[in-house]
Amino acid sequence: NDDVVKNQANPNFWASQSGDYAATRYSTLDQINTSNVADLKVAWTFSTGVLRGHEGSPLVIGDVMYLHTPFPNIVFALNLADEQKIIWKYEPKQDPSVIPVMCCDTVNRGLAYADGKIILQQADTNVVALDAKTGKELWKVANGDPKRGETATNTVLIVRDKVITAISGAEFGVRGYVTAYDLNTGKLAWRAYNIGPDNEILFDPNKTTSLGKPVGKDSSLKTWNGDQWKIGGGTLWGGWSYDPEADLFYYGSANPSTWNPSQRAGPDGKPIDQKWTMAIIARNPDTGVASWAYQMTPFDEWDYDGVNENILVDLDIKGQKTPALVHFDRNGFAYTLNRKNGELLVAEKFDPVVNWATGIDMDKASPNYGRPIRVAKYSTFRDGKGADFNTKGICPAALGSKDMQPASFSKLTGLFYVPTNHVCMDYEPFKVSYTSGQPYVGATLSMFPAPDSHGGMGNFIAWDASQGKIVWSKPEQFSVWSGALTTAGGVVFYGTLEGYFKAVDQKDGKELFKFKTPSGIISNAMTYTHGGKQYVGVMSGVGGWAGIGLAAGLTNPNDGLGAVGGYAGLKQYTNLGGTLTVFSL
Ligand code: PQQ
Repeated sequence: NDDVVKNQANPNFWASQSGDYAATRYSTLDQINTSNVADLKVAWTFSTGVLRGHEGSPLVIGDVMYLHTPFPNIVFALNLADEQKIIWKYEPKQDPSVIPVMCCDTVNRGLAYADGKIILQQADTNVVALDAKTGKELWKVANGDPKRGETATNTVLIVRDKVITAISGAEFGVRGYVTAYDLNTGKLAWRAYNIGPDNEILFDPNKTTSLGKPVGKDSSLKTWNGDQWKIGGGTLWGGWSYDPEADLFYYGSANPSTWNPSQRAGPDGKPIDQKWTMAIIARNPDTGVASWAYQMTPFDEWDYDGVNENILVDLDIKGQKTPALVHFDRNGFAYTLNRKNGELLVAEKFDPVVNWATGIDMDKASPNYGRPIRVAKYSTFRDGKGADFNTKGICPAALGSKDMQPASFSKLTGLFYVPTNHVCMDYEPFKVSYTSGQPYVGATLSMFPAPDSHGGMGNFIAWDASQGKIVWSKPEQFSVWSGALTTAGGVVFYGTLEGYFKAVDQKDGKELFKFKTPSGIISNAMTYTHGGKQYVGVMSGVGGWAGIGLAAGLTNPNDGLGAVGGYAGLKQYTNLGGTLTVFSL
C-alpha cells in the first residue's frame, strides 16, 4: 500500500505496529542518543481507563496519535498539536462473554493505518474500519465467532487494498486461518486455513515448497490422525511482515490442539507432524496462495507456538549477501532463512538453558533435515500409555524462550535485540474431550525460573543472526514481555514486567536510563517527532500470559495455564494500570 510505505518511510511518524513492513522496529531518529538518553523526562501521560494487559503501541500520523486499549478495545485520537486533546473516541459495544474465551488476557496488539482509515480488530473478531478524521465507522465484518472459541488479539497487515488478519483460539480447538478483506469495503477477498485440505490451506502441491521441495498433495491432511485437523488449532495471532520485492507476506502458526500429545498421535500410535501448525508460512497477499512453509516444531509436545514475528533484513551469511528472514521461536531456537525460498540457513539456541532438543538437524542429506533433535527425557508424549506422567524440568516453559513481544533489528549495529524468557516447566498431560467454545487444553503446567541461572526469569539479548550467537545478554528479574525499539541514536528501548522503561546501549547492553511507570510493561516502545522534537512512548498495563495472575485476579499457581505460580512475585512490584507515558529530553 503506497500510503503505508510513504508513512513508514517518514521517521517523524510511527505508522505501523512493526515500524516497517520488514518488522525491524528501527527508527532513524537520533536526537535522543546514548550520550543524552539519561536526561529523558516525562513529557506527558494519558490514562486509557482500562485495567488489563496493554500490548502493541500507539500510532502517530502527522499531528494525531491513535491509541487503543485491551477489551473493550476503545480507540482514542489525540491531537499532538493541541495539548493531546481527545479529537474522537470510539468505543465498540462487545459482549463481555468473550473475555473468558481469551486464553491469555484481554490484550490487543494495536491499530493499523492506511488511506485515511484506522483498522481495529476487536476481541470478538470484528474487524472495523474507522474514518481516521472523525472516528466514524466505515465498515465492520465478523472474522470469526467467539461462541466457537474464536477471538482476536492481533493487529492487521495492510498490503495494497487488502486487510490481512487472523484468529486466536488454539486453546479452544479453533482451526486457524488467515483472511483478507477489501480495505475499502470490508468484503472478503480470500481465506486460507493453516491446516486441512489443499484447497482450504491454499497450498499448491507442486509449487508450494518446504526446505526447497514441493510439499506434495495433502501435505497437511496426511499428517493428522483422521479428522482431528478440524479441531486442530494452528491459529495465528503474532506479528506480520511483508517483502514488496518477493511480494510475499510472512507469519507463524500456533500450536496443535490439544496440549496432550497422546491424543494427537498417528493411527499407529506414533508422533505425526500436524502440519502446518508451528510453521512459518509465506503467502501472496492478493491470492493467499502459499509460496513456502517451514515447520519448526513438528508434533508439538510443549505448546511452542510458531507465531513470533519474522524480521526481514539482508544479511551477510558465509560471505554472501542474503535476503534473510529472522525468527526467534518459542521453542528456544533462532532461525535464519532465505525469505525468497524458505531455505534454512542458521538455527541456534538463543538461550543456553533450552534442553528439549540438542539442536536442529542441518544435514541436507538427512531424512530429518530441518527437524529438531529431541531429548527423550523431556518428551511429554508417552505413547498414549501414561497420559498422567509429569515431565519435569523442561526448558523453555510453554510460553517459550520468547513469546509475542517483538524484537528489533538495528541498522546501526546489524544486530537483533530480543526480549526473552528464562523460564522452565513441569508438564502433565491429561485426557480432554472437545466441546465447541470450551477450553481444550489437556495439560497442567507449573512454571519456574530456569535453574543454574542468574535467578531471574528473563534476559534482554543482542543476537547475531548470521552466526547464530548471543553477543551480549542482560539479565532481568522477570521475563521481558515488552517489544524492543532501536534507533539511530545507538539506543535500544524496552519495558519490564515490574514497570521499568529502560534504555540500554546497543553496543554492550549497558543500562543508560530507567523510569518506573505506573504498571508493568507488556507493550512495545515507539518513537516519533512533533514540532521537530523526538519523543519515545510506551504503554504500561500489566497482563498478557505472564501477567495473567494480576490482570485476572488469579491466585491458584496452576491457573492461567501455569503462569500464575511462576510470576506470583510480580505483585510485590506492580499493580494493574493503563497509562501511556511519553518521554523527551
Ligand atoms: N497471548 C499472549 C500474550 O498476549 O501475552 C501469550 C500467548 C498468547 C501465548 O503464549 C499463546 O500461546 C497464545 N495462544 C493463542 C492461541 O493459541 O490461539 C492466542 C494468544 C493470544 O491471542 O493472545 C496467545
